[in-house]
Amino acid sequence: MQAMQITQDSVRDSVRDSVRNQPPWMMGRKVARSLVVGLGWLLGAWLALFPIAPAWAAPPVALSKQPPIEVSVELGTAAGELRFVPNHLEFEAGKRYTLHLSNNSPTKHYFTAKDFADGIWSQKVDAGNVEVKGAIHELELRPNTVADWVFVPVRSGRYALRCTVPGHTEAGMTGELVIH
Ligand SMILES: [Cu+2]
Repeated sequence: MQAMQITQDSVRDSVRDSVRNQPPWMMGRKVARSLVVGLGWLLGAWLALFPIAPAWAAPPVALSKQPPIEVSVELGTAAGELRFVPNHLEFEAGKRYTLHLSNNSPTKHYFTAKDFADGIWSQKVDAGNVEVKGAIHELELRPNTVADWVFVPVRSGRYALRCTVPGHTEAGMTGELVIH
């Protein structure tokens, strides 16, 4: 009976000691604090590496309503040639453009320029009765269709353009998009 009592006391003491040394709620707070410190450090590192607003950040409202500069490109030709006309387009960062895409050829074509798309702020694509808002990386145009891509170039560079229909890139359906 005496031995049993001692055992219960020592268990109670050791529980009390461990609570005093490391209360459970204290452990939760430590985890939370290290998470906050970690996230703060990550945010600081991000801002240090990318002090300028990233390409996906929306430009000021005034810019998104600025009258667009119209640029046109044809995907393929009526005669069935596999090329973009023109196959070289230049843009200025910070201006608003409407890129008018048209396919008057007998086959479908793609306007694929993924790195270019990452370097612009894409406002919308108007195609027929549908308006698609936000980022676009690739457009497919069936024969006798048009689409208007409205965007603001952000990141200067030279970007590859191609049609990803099998065989078309190889046949020369490529181009270059430059942002100054
Ligand atoms: Cu094509």
